[in-house]
Amino acid sequence: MNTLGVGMVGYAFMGAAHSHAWRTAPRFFDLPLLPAMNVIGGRHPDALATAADRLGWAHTETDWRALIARDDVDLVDICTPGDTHADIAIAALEAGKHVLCEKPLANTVAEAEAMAEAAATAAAGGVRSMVGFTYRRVPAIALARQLVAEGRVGRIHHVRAQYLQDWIVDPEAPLSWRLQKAKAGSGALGDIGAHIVDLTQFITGDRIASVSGLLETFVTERPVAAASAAGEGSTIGGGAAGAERGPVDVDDAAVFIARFAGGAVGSFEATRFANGRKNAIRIEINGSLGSIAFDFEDMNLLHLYDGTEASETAGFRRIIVTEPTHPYAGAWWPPGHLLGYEHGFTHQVVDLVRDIAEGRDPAPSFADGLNIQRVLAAVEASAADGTWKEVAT
Ligand code: SOE
Repeated sequence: MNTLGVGMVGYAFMGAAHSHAWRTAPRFFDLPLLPAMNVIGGRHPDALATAADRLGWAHTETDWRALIARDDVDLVDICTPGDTHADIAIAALEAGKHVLCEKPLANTVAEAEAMAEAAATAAAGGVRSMVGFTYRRVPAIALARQLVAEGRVGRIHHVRAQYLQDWIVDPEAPLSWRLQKAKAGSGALGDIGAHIVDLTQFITGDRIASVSGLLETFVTERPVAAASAAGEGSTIGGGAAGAERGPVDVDDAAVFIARFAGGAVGSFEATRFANGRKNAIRIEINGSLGSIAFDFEDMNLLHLYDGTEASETAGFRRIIVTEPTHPYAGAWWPPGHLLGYEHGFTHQVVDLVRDIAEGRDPAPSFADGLNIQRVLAAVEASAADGTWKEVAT
């Protein structure tokens, strides 16, 4: 079977999740190309060697440009903080390498525009690119999109989305890279707000046309995280804190309302201060014929309200999305045996490898990632002057 040589840059939480996906995808899905985990890139040789052994990569590179140039790299998988996405992705695309880039696509609209332009140019030559919004590949979310597309909820009136975490409620939690604008571009807005923007546009098939929002930083100074050469591992809080303290220059929480182009109204909340909520993504769509509800903390369930059913028996139905006929589910376990956070990453690899082999441009594309960046920028602009902002197209 032909192979697809993969080179991954970065080896912290996302590097671990993507490595699991590259290892697992060909063992559970029939793929037209066999991913070869050829090289992993990072800055610290010792930690990189440890990560290569632990995550299953054959070789290491401490220079991402050298990684891109290797003949055994057909695809570059970018698992670094957002401040390096544009440089690495554009260099890879210009070298004729396919690219999978973690979300959000970039730290600014300008960077995202340059990336989308490079991706469009590369696509003309058969080079493919995708941005890693993996939650749309949770079976229950994919089913929700199918049901909306079939008209099961009718005309959409309300879109309600929350992404709730609480990993920095402690004011002594260190100033990790996700809390630094220069590295992450924004705080909860870009890190987790981007996910619910993608999910709601994906499920509804509609796009956010205008927004009005606010950003809040509850803790404005934190201990500086000690440099952790081994990366963050599977935690998201970074290494141990030092004695030095530094300013928090990103949002801890973003709250905004939206108008969709198709007429629906939306309410969005992305926060790292929802004390007790660890990774709660809650989506509810209310339409003229019914409603759909999802909560990532019960990620194998989709709740459907069929408003056309007789009132005697009407009510939200609890669908366990693990039947062989459900998206992706048939490749795994018998009904009811449930999937987890990591399966969305495996499904992402499956779809990307099939798109590359069959000559399709993957979704979400860099253009989709640029659109999301423009929604985030509109929220930031609205928060700055308190007025409604149109989302640029
Ligand atoms: C931290 O908020 C984080 O790791 C996000 O960066 C990921 O995209 C999300 O999947 C889990 O939470």
